[in-house]
Amino acid sequence: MELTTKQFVKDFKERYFNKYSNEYTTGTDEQLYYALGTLIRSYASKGWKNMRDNYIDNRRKQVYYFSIEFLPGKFLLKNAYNLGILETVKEGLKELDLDLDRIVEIEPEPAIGNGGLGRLASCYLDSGAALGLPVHGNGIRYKYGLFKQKFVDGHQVELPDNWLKDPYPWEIRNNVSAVTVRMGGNVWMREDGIGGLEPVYEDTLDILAVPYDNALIGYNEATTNNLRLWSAEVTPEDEGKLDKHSRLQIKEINENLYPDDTTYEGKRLRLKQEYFFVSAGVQSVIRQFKKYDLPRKQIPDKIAIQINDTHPALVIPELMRILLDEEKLSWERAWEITVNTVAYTNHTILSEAMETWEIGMFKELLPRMYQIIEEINRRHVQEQLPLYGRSLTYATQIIKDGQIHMAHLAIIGSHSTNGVASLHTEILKDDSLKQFYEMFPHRFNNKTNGITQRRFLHLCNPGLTELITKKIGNEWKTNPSELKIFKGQETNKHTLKELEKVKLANKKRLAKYVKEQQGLEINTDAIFDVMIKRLHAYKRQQLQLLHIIDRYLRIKVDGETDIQPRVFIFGAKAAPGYRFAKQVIKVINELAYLINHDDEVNDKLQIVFIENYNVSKAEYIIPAAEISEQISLAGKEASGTGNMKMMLNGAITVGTMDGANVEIHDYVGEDNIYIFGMDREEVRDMNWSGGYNPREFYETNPRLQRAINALVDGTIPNVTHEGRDIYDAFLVHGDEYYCLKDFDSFVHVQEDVDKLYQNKTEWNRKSLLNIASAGPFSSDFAVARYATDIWNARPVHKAKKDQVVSFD
Ligand code: AZC
Repeated sequence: MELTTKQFVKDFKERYFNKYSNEYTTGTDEQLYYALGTLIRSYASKGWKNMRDNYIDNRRKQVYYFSIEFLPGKFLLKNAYNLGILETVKEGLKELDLDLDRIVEIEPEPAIGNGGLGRLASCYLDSGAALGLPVHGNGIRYKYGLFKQKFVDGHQVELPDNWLKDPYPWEIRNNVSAVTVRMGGNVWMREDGIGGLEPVYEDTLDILAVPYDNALIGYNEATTNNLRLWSAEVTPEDEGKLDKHSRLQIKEINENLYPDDTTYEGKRLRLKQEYFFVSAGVQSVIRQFKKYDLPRKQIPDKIAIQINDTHPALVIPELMRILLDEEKLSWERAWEITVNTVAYTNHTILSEAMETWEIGMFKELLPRMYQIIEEINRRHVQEQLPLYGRSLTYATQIIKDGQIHMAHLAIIGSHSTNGVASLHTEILKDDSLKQFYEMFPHRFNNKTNGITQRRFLHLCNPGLTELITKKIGNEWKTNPSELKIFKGQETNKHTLKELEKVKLANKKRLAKYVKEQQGLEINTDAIFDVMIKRLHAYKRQQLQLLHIIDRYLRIKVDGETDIQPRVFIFGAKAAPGYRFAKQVIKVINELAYLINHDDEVNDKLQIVFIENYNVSKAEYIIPAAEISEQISLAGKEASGTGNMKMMLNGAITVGTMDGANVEIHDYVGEDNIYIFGMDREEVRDMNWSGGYNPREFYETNPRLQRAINALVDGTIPNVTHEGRDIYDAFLVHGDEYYCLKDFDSFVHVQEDVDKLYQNKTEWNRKSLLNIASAGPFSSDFAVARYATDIWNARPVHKAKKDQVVSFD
C-alpha cells in the first residue's frame, strides 16, 4: 500500500490520542504497541474486506486449513512488511523518537502450537496469502499457549503462558459468526416425515463457538485471508441456567494447548477440543458456501479442507452429519462430497503419535459422530471385503480392538493422503500405511514441507537479504528459485568475505542476547553449532550430548589444544510429562555450567541452552547458525523444517539421511552437507533382526565408553539419577535410537567439519551454496503444489509476472 511517513506519523498520533486520550509521548511500551498494532491492522482492513467480497462475488474456491495448532510468531513486523510499509513505519517512529525494537519486544507470541506441525501451518498460511490463494486457517483460540520454559537448578519448569492477558490488537471478535456445537447427551433417530430419519438430541451440552478472526496479509497484499480461532462460551439460551460443572466443562475447552505433540494419552478433553473446533469450522465453511447459492454437489468444487494430521479428522463425520441431518442428502451423495472435499496430511510415523480413541469414551461424548463413523466403517468393510479379502480389510477398519483409529478415518474419508518429505511418504507407502496404499494407491502423494522465506530470511536476517539482493537483484524475493543465481558467486572472494561478515554480525547479535539473558560471554570466533527443536529421544539430543562430553574430555583429560572452538547452542522444550527428555535438559544444563565455568576449557567449548525456545527465539538464533544439527535416527523424523531454515541462512547441515535432509542433500550436493550414521534401510533391517547389542559398541570404543561413563561417574556434578537414566537407556534398555551405533560416524564428521572451518574461504563457499540451494524449500512452492495437485485452487489474480510459481 501507499503510505508516506508524514501520513503515518499523523495516523499514529491520532490513533494514540483517540485510544488513550493523551499524547503518545506519555505512552508505555504496551500502549504504544497496542496503538501501533491496531493502526497497522486498520491499514489492512480495506484489503481484507475487498478480498472477502471478491471470494464470494466470484464464487472462488476457498481452502480451509484445519489445524489444532498454529505457531504464527509475532505479527507486527510481518504485517507491516507484507503491506509494504515496514520502512515507512520505521522512519515514522524514528521521527516520533520511538524505538521500534522495544515495541516489538512487547508483542506476545501466540504459542498456540507445540512445534513442527503448528509452525508448518503458519508458513503455509503466509505463502497462501502471498500467492493470492484463498487459504484460511481454522483452529482454537487457546487462552494459555504452550508453557513458558524456565530453568531452575538446570531443570525445566513450566510456567503458564498467559498471552492474551492484554487486548490483542490483531484479532477481531466476530459475534455474528458464532455457531453452536453440541456434545454429550443422547441421540436417537426418528422419522422425519419426508421418508427419512432425523436425529433427536437429548441432554446435550451446547457450546457457543465464537470466532476470533486474524487477518493474514499476503506479501505485497496479494490477498488477505483469515485465520479463524474459536473460543468456547455458554450459549445465550443457557446463560444463567447452567450449573457450575457444565460451565467449567465449556471453559476448559479452549483454556490450554495440549502440551505434547507426540503422545496421546486418550484424554477426553483433547477429544472435546478436536470436535469443538472441527464442528464450528465445518459449520462456518458450509455457511460460507451457502453464500455462493450453488447446488450442494458443488461443495468440492468450491471448498477444500486440508486436515493437518489427524486431530481434525472429525471433519469427515461432521461434514457427513451436516449433509445428512441438516441438508437431507442421501448417504451416497454426502459421502462423495465429503471424500472429494477433504484431504489429509500425515506428519509422523511414530506409532505413539497415531491417535486412537477408546470407543466408550468417544460414544459418550460424541454419540452422533460415533453412529456416523460406525456406518462409514461398516460400508468400508462391505465394499473392500470382496476386493481385498479379510486380512487387509480388517486391518484397515476404523473401529477395531475397542478403539477408533483416526488415521484410518482420515484416509478412508478423504481423497488425498500426503507425507511431508519424499522419504516419509515412501515409508508411509511401504511400511506404516502399507495396507491403505494397497487399497487406495491413487490417494497417496508427497508434499515436501517448506518454509516462508519472508519470516525466516527477509525479516530475521536483513544483512543476508541485502547481500543477496545486491548480488542478484530483487527477483528472488518473490521467486525463491532465483536464489540459485547466487551460486554464481561461489568463487567470488569478495562476496564470500561479505557473507562471512554478515554471519559474524548475526553471531554478535545472538551473543549480545545471550549476554543479556544469561550473563554469559560467548566466543563469536567459535563455530556456532545449533540444535533447535522439541526435545525428543528420536531427535537424539542425547547423541549431541555424548559428542560434547567427548570433546570436553579430549580437552580436559587428554589435554588436546589443537581443537576448533565451538559454541553449542540448544533450544528445546520437553513435554511436561516426558521424563527422559527432561533429564536430557538437566544434564545438558549441568554440563553447560561445568564447561562454561572451567577456564581450561571454555575458550574451546561453551554450551548455551536458550530458555523458552519459540518462534521469536528461532528468528534470533537461525541467522547466527553455522552448523545445523539434524541428527534424528533415520526413518523417524517425518521431515523437519528447522533444517531448511538454517540452510537458507547459510548453515551447513550435519545430519542423517532422514526426513527432508535427504532432499537437502540432493539439492546442495554431497560435498556441501555432512551426512553420517545408518540410513533408513539399515535401521529397518536392524529392527527386524531384533535390535542390537549396544554394549558391543560401548566395550570396543574407548572414546564412547568414556563419554557414557561420564554420565554416571561424577564428571558432571548434580546429575546423579538423570545421568544414570540416560546411561541405562543406552546400555540397559537397548538404545532404541541407536545412538551408540551412530556415535563413531557422528564424531568423525564433526571432526571433518572442524577441519573445514580452518579454511574460511572454503567454509563460506559451502555456506553460500547452501543458501543458493534452499530456494526449492520455500513454502511458496509447497503451497503451490498443494493448490495444483490437491485443492485445485487458483490465485485471485494471475500471479505477477515475476512470480514463477506456476498454476497451470
Ligand atoms: C512434525 C514432524 O515431527 C516433523 O518432522 C515435521 O517437519 C513437522 O511435523 C511438519 O510436517 N510433527 C508434529 O509436529 N506433530 C505430530 C503429531 O506429528
